[in-house]
Amino acid sequence: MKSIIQLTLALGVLLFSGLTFAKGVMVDDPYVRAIPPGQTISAAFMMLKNDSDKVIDLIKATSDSAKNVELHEHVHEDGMMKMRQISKISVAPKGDTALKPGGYHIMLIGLVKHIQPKDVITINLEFSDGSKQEIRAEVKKIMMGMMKGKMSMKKGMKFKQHANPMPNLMAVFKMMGDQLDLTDEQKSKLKAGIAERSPKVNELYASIKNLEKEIYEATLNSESLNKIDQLADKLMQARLALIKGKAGCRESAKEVLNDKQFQKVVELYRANRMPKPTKMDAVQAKAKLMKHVNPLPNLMQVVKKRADQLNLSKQQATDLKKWRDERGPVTQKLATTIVKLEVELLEAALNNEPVAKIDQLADSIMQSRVKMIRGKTLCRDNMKRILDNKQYAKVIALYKKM
Ligand SMILES: [Cu+2]
Repeated sequence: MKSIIQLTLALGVLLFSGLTFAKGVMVDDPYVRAIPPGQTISAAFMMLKNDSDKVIDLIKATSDSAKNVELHEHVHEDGMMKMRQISKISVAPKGDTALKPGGYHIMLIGLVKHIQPKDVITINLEFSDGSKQEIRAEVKKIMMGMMKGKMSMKKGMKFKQHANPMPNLMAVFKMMGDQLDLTDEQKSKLKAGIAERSPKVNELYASIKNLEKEIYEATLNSESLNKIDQLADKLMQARLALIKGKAGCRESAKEVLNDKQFQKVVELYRANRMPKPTKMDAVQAKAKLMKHVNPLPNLMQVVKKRADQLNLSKQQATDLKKWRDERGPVTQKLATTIVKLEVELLEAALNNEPVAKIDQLADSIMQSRVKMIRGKTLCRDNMKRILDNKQYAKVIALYKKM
């Protein structure tokens, strides 16, 4: 009995001390990036969890494995990712802060010996509450994580190109501003303009993305033509607003810059930022074009490629083929028109055509885009008429697997 009481007491002390330890920052999952031979710089990442009711900062890190250890963050500056030293990394009360590739990290500079995966690096951390911790971080290969980050950045850029046919002149200021001989006043005006417009522009990108997703899903979920029309209408309004915003952006840049500088912006854009045609075969090119002009799922593709799995009657096969032969060229022509108009719009913006001209082209683009969505929805509905319910359900199932 006595021993049980002793045990309980001991357990209580253990638990209690455990709790006191937990009042502070806990470190989870620390690791160090593996590096190629010859390189002497690496970084450590981890999750910092603050269990207390006060902000606690990581204020210092040291390690016997590196001559110099610094706290760093990554920032977007002039359109580029840069890292810089910071004095602390804060962890909010009851919150956590991730040290991760592309964000906060502990920089290990001048590694005393080459590090390899599975090696364990000891790092000493000091916090603003006076506590210190020694952590052991395993060396890991994290190339995949970096590539994912780069890929998602590329994907983001591609989406912007898809959503916005206007030239991105802001990118020229951000990345090549030094070639424009800007005065300080011009710089601060441009910066203020960008800061003012960015939130609205980002909001529009997000709503275009969401609406296209909604249209896509509404089609698969057999929503009515009317419902899809409504979504298409909203989508076109967002696309128009984005073009108008970008046109306004150009106008305000013209107010800030002199003619020569604006001409230089256009030159730099043409030389560096024009969307480049990527190498691909005709089939890939067509698929890419269709994805750009049509947010709906391409159900016809299923009928074309997986017809053997649909148990079509002769009549059904004939009807579908007839419809496809009829609609195919119409769709193709519409797709070409949209892209042609978008190129015209880009050129008009660069050639300093008036905003009215840009508006007019934008309207034509949206009319064609609406026609495309409408046509594709009719296509779906016609397919539903030709097929029986079971077959149509099969088309959807097969599409989702493609
Ligand atoms: Cu760094």
